[in-house]
Amino acid sequence: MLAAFASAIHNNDMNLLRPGHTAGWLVAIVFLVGVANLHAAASRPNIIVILSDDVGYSDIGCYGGEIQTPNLDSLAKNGLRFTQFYNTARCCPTRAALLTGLYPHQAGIGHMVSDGGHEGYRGELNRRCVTIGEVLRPAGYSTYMAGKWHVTRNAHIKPEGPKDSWPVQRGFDRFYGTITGAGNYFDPAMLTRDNTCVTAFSDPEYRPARYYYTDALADQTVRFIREHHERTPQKPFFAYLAFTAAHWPLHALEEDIAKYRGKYDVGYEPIHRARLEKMKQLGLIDPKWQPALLKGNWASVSNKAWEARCMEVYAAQLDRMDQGIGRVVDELRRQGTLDNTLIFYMQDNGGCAEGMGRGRQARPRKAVEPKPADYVFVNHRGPHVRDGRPYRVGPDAMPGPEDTYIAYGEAWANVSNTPFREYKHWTHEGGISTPLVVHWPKGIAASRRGKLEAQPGHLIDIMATCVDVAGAKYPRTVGTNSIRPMEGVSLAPAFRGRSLGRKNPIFWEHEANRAVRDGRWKLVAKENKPWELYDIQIDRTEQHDLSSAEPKRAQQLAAQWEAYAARANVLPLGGWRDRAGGTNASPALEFTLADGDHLERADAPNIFARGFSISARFDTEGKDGVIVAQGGSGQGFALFVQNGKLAFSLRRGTVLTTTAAIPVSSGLHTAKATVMKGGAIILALDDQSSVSAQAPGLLQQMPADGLDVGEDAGGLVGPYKEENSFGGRIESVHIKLQ
Ligand SMILES: [Ca+2]
Ligand SMILES: [Ca+2]
Repeated sequence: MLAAFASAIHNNDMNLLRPGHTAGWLVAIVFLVGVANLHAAASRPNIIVILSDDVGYSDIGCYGGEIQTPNLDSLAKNGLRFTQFYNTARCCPTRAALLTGLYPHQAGIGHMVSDGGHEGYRGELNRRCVTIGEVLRPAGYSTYMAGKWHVTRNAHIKPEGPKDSWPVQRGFDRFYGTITGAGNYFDPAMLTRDNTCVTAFSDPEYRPARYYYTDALADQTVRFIREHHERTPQKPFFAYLAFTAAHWPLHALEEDIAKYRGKYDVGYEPIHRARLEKMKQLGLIDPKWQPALLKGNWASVSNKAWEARCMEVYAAQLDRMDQGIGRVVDELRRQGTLDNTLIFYMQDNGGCAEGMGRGRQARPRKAVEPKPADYVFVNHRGPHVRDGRPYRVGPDAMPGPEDTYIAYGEAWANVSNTPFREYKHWTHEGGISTPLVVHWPKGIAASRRGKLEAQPGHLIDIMATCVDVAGAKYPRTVGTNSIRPMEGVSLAPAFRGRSLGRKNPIFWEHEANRAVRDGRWKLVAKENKPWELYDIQIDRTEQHDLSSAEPKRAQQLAAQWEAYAARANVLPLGGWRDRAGGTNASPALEFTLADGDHLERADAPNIFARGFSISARFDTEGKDGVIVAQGGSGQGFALFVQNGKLAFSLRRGTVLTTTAAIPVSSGLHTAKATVMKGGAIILALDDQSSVSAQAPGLLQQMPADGLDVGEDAGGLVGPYKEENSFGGRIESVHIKLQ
């Protein structure tokens, strides 16, 4: 009652204090505001938002997983679990929506952190949104963040900034973490304390015996809330703890991996089945739903020990995260502040099927000189670790150690997302469903504890909930900028078993994958594919498309989505591609390379929307393989020899254009490939024979993969297999941009 009164005064004080009121009123109001604030300070909860990265719906224990997460399970047992909570299917847009209470495109991050040039795709939080920190700070909260930020434009992710979109400038009193999105857990890139880049080995404030990012994030959070309690116990705090666990690379501590040794030797199916059973027992899924197809076939896996090890390391990453969450909870318990701390745990997107580091590496890279302790790695992965060893990838490298860089792949991601369809990137349930564990002994009715909450919710609701429970005021303007109204609803009514009263459908768009959820109905489509309609109540696994059976309903939902897209900066659809990658790439126009060279994306030629030519001197010695390639399955080029013939491929989205092949004998040759402005390709051998082809145009974005001389590592550009290492000798490769 008093809290409601305090909140009413917060919301209306500007109206009440307008000129013309009598002095008596003013005195009374000032007195009341004072009382309300005193009360509020004593009773408003601390708020901690915990986010994990690239984790599937059924991974943690209290959502069906075999991974040991006793601390999250305990929060769930004494709190509330939402069964239909949603993220936005990808790292950056999820963080944008979570931080601002808006849909990601409204905050400027419809895609990732490249600048597409359109309002919805600038790759950075804009000034028409506010972060939870910016809203809670004026309401008397201290604000802390530890973890992955990833809502700053690529071009601004470097030690010297500009830093106007870094955490301290966007609402956080203190920050420890990474401005960028992923990287080495033993030596994170762009590690930053407040506004200053540090490294795991040069930070004077944190020198553990053994650095591991997940531990560091938990340690810093404990430190922030301990110092808060010592210095300003009268103030509530907001803390945002954004783990990178269990995003690739698969990096974990051996003692944690040991707990899972052998656990996954049984393969995908038994783990999937056990999860389904546990989820049914827990009441998380309806036994009548038909689980989405299991993708992996263990019998046909040729590297079983490696494949099982991938999942062991993944499990260890989450296990370690849970241990860290336990330390944060222990600190609150020690302070006596746990009961009035509202803790949220959620995941930023579904399990990730990306193939990072899964291709065989046939040409081991050479070690280089070590880097000093204070050298800041800017890219998520350089070619080498700090001590100079090259990263190892592919099934010959067992993941876990710091010099490996591998992801667990589609088959395990599919198990992580049991029982749903699709993955990170897609707006089917496997891409956007996340656990939401809420723990708040003072705020969640005793009768609700340990229960499941089936009302759908979305990241946009976290801001609305924070504003609600903190009695904060969501601003209409900041300076001269008008702020977009919050999109979500407070989740607090559900803490007491009431309806959320949501009036609007929930919407998604990511990479032209799109969806709308209204009540039990969901309309969903992949890029360039027709809409599918599902009754989520009886078919949450999206197995029975009802769009033909219920065309009217599908049409109505589609119209709602179109209206959303028009009002929420989603259009132009695919707008992120327009200038994507045009920033934070190498400014160099010429590259001279040698056999075995590898350039990371940021150091590679910026071939986005640009013509270029390649000249390579080589001897096939009668063998095949890739001479030089840049990019992967999305965008890129490759010059390669196949069946004794030279060819050149340009990949542009789904269109692969490959020239005719020119026979090439043993002995030294010079190949020259030119990609011209309109997409015309000319390939010449020794200035004697030449062939041409016509691609639909230049590359639509800078490829995510880097450049390799002598192989195509990671994602494949051309029509060859993962084992594509060049069998001959490469004397030189010269690349020139137009
Ligand atoms: Ca993610
Ligand atoms: Ca590649």
